[in-house]
Amino acid sequence: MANPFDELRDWIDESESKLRSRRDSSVVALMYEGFRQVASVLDSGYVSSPIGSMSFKTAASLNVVAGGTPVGTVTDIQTLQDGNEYNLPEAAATPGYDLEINFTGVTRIDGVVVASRYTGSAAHTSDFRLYNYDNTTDDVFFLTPTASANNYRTVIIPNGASYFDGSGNAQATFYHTSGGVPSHDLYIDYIALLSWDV
Ligand SMILES: [Ca+2]
Repeated sequence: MANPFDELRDWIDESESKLRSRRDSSVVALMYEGFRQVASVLDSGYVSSPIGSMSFKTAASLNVVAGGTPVGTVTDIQTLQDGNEYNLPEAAATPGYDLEINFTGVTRIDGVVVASRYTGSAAHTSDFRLYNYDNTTDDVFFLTPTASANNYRTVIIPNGASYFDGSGNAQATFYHTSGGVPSHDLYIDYIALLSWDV
């Protein structure tokens, strides 16, 4: 995606060149100074902003390693606040659930966006993980609420290269470490890998 500031910068340079070609004129001098001031503002930092624009990579597939019978499909977690949620109940076992969320075509990771909720017991423990391909283990990024609560998070990941492999695969996991109760439920509205457009 083209950087709009770069495009504006090119336009300024082209306009400046055309103005100079018209030789001396007080109007031209005034316009020229205006262009220089705009250029100065752009050069002061906007162009190098890492969050000028960003992309969101949604999940390609789901895999219930442990848990109850799910309701929904991966398409339910590909759009934020569309009224569709993927529901995974806990199993009467330990772990209560282990849900793998798989991504493909990943070329960069700068963060992750999660919108989920849980109805169950505050005494339970559940976390959110990303698979670290360098260390070949899951890294826990945060504990998810285990009382009946929403879980909206955006996490910045400064070392994202460890979390996808050479084939563009990445994997997130919701993991309920303690024993499960079948009346307790995990609901996921949306999850996406976040990357800066650079
Ligand atoms: Ca959704």
